Amino acid sequence: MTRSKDTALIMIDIQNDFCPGGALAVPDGASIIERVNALQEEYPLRVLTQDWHPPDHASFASNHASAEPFSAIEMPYGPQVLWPDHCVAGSGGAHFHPNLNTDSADLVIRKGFRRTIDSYSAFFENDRETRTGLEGYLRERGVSRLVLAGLAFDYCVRFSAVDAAGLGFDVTVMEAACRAIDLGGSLDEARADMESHGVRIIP
Ligand code: VGL
Ligand code: ZN
Repeated sequence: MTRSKDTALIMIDIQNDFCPGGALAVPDGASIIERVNALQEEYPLRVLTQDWHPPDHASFASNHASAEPFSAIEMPYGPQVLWPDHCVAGSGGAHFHPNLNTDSADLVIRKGFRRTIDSYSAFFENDRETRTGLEGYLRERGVSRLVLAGLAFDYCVRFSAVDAAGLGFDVTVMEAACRAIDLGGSLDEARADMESHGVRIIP
């Protein structure tokens, strides 16, 4: 494993609501945590991301009349999946999983806190314009390579990886340290999208 000075480990959304028992549980989600904790020893800079929504967030099916979770709607910025309420700011479901080592993180970046815009990517919200600030932080820290792990492989990991590659970072996704939601073919689509954008996927 490269212990490169200019590499950052980005740990995506390893929160209670994405783990078994959570509101938007990713199958087998908690099983990655041991591996993610071990990966932290390999990289000098570590970033945690945290999905962090207000209760009236527009990505929640419950905030749309007669909408079912996992259906899709058209938002001003394009299609948006409607999710069960999850990762409500400050709630237990939004907290990091208790087994995740959070003590060694350099930065925690929160996303999805604007009521009208969802944010899968750790760099750009779903309007593809609003920035989270992560790029600026990484550039100021002299980072050029990223290693990604976390939840969910086919949503937040995918969009973060593709955006990072588009911003010019060298991007590797550790698939064994990720788990997927796999909604309507999203897993295969994610793999193809990442590969076509030059993201390296390590099985
Ligand atoms: C995520 C759906 C909604 C993720 C976040 O972390 O992959 N997916 N919010
Ligand atoms: Zn979310």
